[in-house]
Amino acid sequence: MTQKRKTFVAGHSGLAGTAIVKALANSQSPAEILTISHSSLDLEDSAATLDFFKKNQPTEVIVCAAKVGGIIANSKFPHDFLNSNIKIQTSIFEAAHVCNIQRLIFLGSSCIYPRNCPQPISEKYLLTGPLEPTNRAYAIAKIAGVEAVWAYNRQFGRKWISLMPTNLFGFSDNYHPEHSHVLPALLRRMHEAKLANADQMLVWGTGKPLREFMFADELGDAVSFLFNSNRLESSGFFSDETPPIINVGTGSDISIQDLAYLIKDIVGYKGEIIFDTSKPDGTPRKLLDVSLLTDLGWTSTVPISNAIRDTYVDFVSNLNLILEK
Ligand code: GFB
Repeated sequence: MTQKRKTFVAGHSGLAGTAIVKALANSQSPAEILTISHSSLDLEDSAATLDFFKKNQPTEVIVCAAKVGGIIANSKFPHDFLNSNIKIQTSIFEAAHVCNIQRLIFLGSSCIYPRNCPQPISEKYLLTGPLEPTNRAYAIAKIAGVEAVWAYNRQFGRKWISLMPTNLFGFSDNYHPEHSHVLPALLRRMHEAKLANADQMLVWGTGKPLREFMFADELGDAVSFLFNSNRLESSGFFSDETPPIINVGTGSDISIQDLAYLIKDIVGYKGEIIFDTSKPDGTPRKLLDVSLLTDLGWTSTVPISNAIRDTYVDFVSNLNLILEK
């Protein structure tokens, strides 16, 4: 008798996790979804995590749980980003291994690639050059996770994979004024400037860096697609020669300046945008090469302007809850 599928989504209430749970629940052959709140299980605690796995017996795992933040949070708290992420991923991997879980997806980030990579960034550029200093600690934690996933495959014959999403935005995002990513930060600041009838509002850096933004619901869709497809095994993806990484992105990018003017338009802010060059730009460009994912059969279809509109509507409807956090 085949065991019933039970998917543990670690980090189900965050930006990526919310979208992934939604997509899995809507998939054609949905498995039972297992989640647990942060207050009930600290995933940094390896003994408690193993205990949770033994009690609940998931059959597959998606690791979205992570300590994440924007450019300033990463620069200010390098120890926390390194330490928490290493602990979370290690305790989940160990528990999944002890419980003999054959299928696991680990979410990394496009910042694992070298700062001055050729563009678009192919999976093969991992570890070919120095990292962007503002998020080196976080990137190294995620690179350790990628290496661990590959090591479990090579040493124990697992079929675990690492996905490298581009910069995400959407529902359940973090809108902290200083520690969030650029897209939620600008939605909030522009909205507040509109309400205050402010003549000017600040955007960090020169506005010149390019970023590839993807609606988190699309990541959910890609994860669900990969989880329910057997193309990876049949395509010879699992190998001792190359790490099991797949980039997830849209294939196009936008400057921070153009993003700021797009958000201004969506929010309806009438004042002036000022670029605060005392704030860091970070990496100049990180556009992912998504040809591997495209060849596997998944491509992005949602235009970012539509997704930013939906995200803004969600932000305004949940404003009180968001501002309480
Ligand atoms: O979103 P963000 O922090 O991510 O910043 P990164 C992207 C760009 O937007 C930078 C500019 O050039 C920022 O200077 N920016 C303009 C702003 N205004 C703002 C603002 O109000 N808030 C923020 N946060 N940025 C992160 C990494 O880098 O990307 C993480 O630090 C992670 O490790 C994430 O990988 C996806 O793309 O620069």
